[in-house]
Amino acid sequence: MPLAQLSKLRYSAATAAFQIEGARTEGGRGTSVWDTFVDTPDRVIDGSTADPGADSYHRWAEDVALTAGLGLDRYRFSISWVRVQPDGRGAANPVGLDYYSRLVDGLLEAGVTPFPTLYHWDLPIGLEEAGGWLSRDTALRFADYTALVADHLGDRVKHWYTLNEPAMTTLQGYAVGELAPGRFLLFDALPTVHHQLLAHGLATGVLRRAGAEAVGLTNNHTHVLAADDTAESAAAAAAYDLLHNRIFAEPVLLGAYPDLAALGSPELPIEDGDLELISQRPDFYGINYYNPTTIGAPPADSPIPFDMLPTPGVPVTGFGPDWGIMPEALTALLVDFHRRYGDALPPMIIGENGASFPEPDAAGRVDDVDRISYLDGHVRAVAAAMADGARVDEYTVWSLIDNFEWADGYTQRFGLAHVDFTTGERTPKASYDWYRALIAAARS
Ligand code: GBH
Repeated sequence: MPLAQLSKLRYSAATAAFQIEGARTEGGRGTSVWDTFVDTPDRVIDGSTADPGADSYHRWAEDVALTAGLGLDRYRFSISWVRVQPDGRGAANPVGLDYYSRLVDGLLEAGVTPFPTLYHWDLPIGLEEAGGWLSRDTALRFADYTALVADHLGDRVKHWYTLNEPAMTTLQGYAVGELAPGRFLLFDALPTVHHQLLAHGLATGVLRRAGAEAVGLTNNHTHVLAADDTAESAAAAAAYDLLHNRIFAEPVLLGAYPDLAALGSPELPIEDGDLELISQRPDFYGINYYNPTTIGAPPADSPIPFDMLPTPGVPVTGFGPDWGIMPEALTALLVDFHRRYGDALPPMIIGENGASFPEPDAAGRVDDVDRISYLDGHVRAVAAAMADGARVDEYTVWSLIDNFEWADGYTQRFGLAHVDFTTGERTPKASYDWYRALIAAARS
């Protein structure tokens, strides 16, 4: 292990409110797009509803103990908009705010820096009914919600992620409908890119005025590989890179959208001053990385200008061929960001990295050697990018505990700790001990 690089990183682990909290009807919580999604038949593969799940609404102190046991520098959790502001507009719900306040205090007492995400996909249903991220008003509502949270927690929380993975909300939530709100708009989903980035920009100002020390967002980025060396595949790969990576990164980092001709030159709902707000220099740029994406030329009748293919010749995770394991693609992604954006790029943070593998449901010790090998390979890949000049300040494992994997329900487990979803009991896996030892070694 190249310890010189590893000792420069901070270490974290992540979760998200809807995936761990359960208690969907407690404490005055409102309804989000994910509540509606899980309550709709056939949306979630195993019919599960995320409730009670890991039940962190009641068991949060056990999660804090797990973060402390690892020796984490920071814990990345998310705040549920509908716990704090049940209708997505109007007054705050003090019961919801108090839940996060206790969590924050618990982390600080344990010596772990709270690093919340304000939005990890759980849009209030009333805002979705008014257009959701297709509507500019949602960005303004997000700024109001951010102010409520900052007023209540900003005395103790100084590090914030605004949004998690706007790319997934646009692509899987609005374009192809695999995630909530489950809409199938293809390229008509693209206004959601701009409105999410505007929300990030507005919230950045709110948080800084409330005394934040570090504000940024984290996106899901992928390293794009062309399926073969034809010009058609190269063009398709470039189009996919635009849609998944550049359209999200460049307004934030460069203050301008890339040329979108390869995507049919969609009209984005940009108003005067928006790009200035969006490109206020973030304190860090978050990259969630899971797998490379292999792209070939589209079939003749395809409505989209590329074809997604399994990456050949690599091992896969519990999701099968679409999630190929290729740590060197993470190195390439980080080095590409460093080269493409130069001084416009603030320090990067790996906001999520992890994998699911088939594992027993029953309580007990899980010897998750596959996860250890995945994480070990990817931490080394980060170190290799750092040795090549990329500045990465933090590495975050997805996830601290097994949780509700969105449309895949409880069929995929990502945790460093196993959760028995009938009792809520947490049991550290072998990967938990591996991560604790890595962090201790990096510090020594
Ligand atoms: C993240 O999304 C989420 O932030 C988190 O909530 C979630 O639990 C976690 O990852 C694990 O899924 O596009 O066919 O090549 C990750 C987004 C999109 C990454 C799908 C992996 C793989 C398949 N993921 N992608 S494909």
